[in-house]
Amino acid sequence: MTIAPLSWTELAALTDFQIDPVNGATNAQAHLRLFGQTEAAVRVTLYRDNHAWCPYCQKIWLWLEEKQIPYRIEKVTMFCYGEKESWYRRKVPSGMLPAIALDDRIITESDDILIALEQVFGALGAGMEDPAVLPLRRLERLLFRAWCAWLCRRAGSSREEQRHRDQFISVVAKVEEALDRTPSPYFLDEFGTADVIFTPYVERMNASLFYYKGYSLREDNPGLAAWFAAMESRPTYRGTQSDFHTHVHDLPPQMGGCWENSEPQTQLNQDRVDHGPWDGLPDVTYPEPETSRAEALHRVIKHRANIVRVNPADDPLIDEALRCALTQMMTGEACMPPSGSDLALRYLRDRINVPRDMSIYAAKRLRESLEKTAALVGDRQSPLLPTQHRRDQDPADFARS
Ligand SMILES: N[C@@H](CCC(=O)N[C@@H](CS)C(=O)NCC(=O)O)C(=O)O
Repeated sequence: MTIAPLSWTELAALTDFQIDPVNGATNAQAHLRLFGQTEAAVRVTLYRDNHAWCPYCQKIWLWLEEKQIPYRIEKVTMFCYGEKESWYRRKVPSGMLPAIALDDRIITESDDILIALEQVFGALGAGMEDPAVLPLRRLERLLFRAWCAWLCRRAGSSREEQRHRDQFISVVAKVEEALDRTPSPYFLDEFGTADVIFTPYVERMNASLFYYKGYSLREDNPGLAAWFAAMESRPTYRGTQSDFHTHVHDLPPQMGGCWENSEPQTQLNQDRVDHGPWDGLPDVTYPEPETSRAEALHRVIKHRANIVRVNPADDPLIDEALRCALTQMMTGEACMPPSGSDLALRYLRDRINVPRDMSIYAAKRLRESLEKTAALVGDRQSPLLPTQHRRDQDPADFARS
């Protein structure tokens, strides 16, 4: 038994999801954050990438959110998905992100940015140059290099692959020791700068090693598991948090390639991340909010004209198929899409970006409904996502959100 697709008006009546991007919880859509203050209090502009893929930008973003410093956000295109804006090149000739304007002084390099922000607004817990934080900053770089060596260099033999794996695991053991040194789940007694420094790459390591190496950083290491759970208790982190699907497909062009191994677990994990089910993946463990479906629906309705326009299928076909998937998501009833729409639905399934488009659970619900609905008419998969670039995500093709 299947039901007919609801109209856009009927679908719109099923969601009252709203956020306050300026003063509400951390979110990827805001262009201004005030935390209850007036615009006159703004001294900082953060230049970060449109898609929230840039790890160094996440570091600054999270710090500003934790400190509740009023700031503006200007979004800039990364080389891997489009053309760098000329206005940004005039400010930062290298085009590199992140940058901030602090009282009109442009600062680049994420560590220098944090140090400059600390000088004006005070540190977040123990600061960048605190004697307890300095060795943790070095440990984070050690972990980063071991991750790059394992993930981003093609191993010439299975022995070399094993050596890179062992090297990474030995640095993870040092991270576990560091986490064990305090009774808190964080790196030091209190949450602070050290946690912010580790966040972007540990999140990306968790995703990429699960997918490309069949290794679950979060599940295999109790200290990191507790650290992730503690981070997820913070609305600031939840607002910047991405999911496995987004990371594993945004990293290859940024890192110059991610090399998979031949472990059976890798194949299983890849199938799960790409085709679902997405529930229960170790990319999130906090309980699902009741609003996840309403959020996904709200975000699709807001951008439906662009979503339909950029889809390779004819507009009427994807329009109806998309309404079927949304009808399924909101009612729980199967809704038969037009024949031949399986590819179009999976094209969208593969391009939902967290947190740019919606939060992690909303994306899981939407991917699930797109997949369930596509499966009613076929098993064709859309072509593999590109790994050299992601110009399929060029923001020039989408309206400002
Ligand atoms: N050391 C710099 C590294 C910054 C960096 O590598 N940024 C990358 C993005 S993650 C970038 O801007 N690349 C140019 C681009 O992709 O457009 C920092 O800590 O800020």
